[in-house]
Amino acid sequence: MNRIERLKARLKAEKLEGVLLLNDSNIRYMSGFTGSDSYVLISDDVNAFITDSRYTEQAESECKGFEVIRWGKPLLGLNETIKELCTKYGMTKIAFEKEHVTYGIYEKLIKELPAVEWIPTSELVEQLRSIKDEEEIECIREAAQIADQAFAEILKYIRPGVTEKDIERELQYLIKKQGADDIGFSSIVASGKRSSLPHAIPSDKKIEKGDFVTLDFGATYRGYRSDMTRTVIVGEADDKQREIYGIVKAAQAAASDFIKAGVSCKAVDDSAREYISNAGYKECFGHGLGHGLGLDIHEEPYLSPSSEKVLDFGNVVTVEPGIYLPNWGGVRIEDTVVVGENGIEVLTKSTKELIIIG
Ligand SMILES: [Mn+2]
Repeated sequence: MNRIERLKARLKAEKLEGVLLLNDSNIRYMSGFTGSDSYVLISDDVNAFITDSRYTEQAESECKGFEVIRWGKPLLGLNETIKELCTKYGMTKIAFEKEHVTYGIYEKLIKELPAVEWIPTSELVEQLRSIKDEEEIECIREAAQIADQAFAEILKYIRPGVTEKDIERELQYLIKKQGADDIGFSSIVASGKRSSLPHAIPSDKKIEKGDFVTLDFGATYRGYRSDMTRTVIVGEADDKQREIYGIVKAAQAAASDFIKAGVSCKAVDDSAREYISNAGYKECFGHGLGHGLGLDIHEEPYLSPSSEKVLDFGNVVTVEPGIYLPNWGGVRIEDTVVVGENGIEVLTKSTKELIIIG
């Protein structure tokens, strides 16, 4: 079954006549469209791609199997266009993506088309997206390889005196130079005491001897993202730094060994959390262990204490425990991995041994 057929099967199983997709990544997944500001209406006998004049030509070449419908002045407004489609195909009950509707869209579409019964749904497409096919995994594999290459290069650039912002700018350039369409997300570069901030924004702070430098970054390749974190030391590591690094590295390895299809996301999170907790740093690991990634940098399934999901073949997730000590510093180590039958394939292959930049 192709993606459209699988979505239609889901609609049928949930007794839904059709669905209006509003999220860019969900729309890209279903139609192949790489632009924005567009809508997809799918039911048993409709594959409609609704867009404005900026994107009609692009949509006609990208969206195989879709009827491309142009809305906008001087043609019909969006709500009239959808109303016309509903009348034409006799659609009276349409699902919409409740997580991706602004109040403005809600007013425009949903309130102004009272003849349609709008059914709020969640994760209709996200559930399909969470299982990657071989082609998608190949894109993420490439995005991970680009990140690995950029990491090898950035190590030559990190030294006392350069700022976090310098490193971030150089890293961005290296990622693109290695063939990425774009960076995967805004890179995190956090050094010294600032490395205790899990999501630090790169600052003008200069790198000093003895600093941890945490680099969290990735690449986007054909729409698909990679995500990795490495924490390195500049100059010399002291005993405390070695201790914390060793604990995070072992927790990351424990969780990685634990991952396979059929294991609950919560149990995977537990495996790293317990290790860190037993080492005495329970309170210093505040975020979830990982997240799915693909067309979005954060998507299902999440590896967290509150997740109720179970891992399946073809999930691609990050494994990224960390220990953060306020006013001292922190360590995070992160890989992007594919879930397989007997364990994982690690896509980000840079060493996790402590790198000391001399
Ligand atoms: Mn991540």
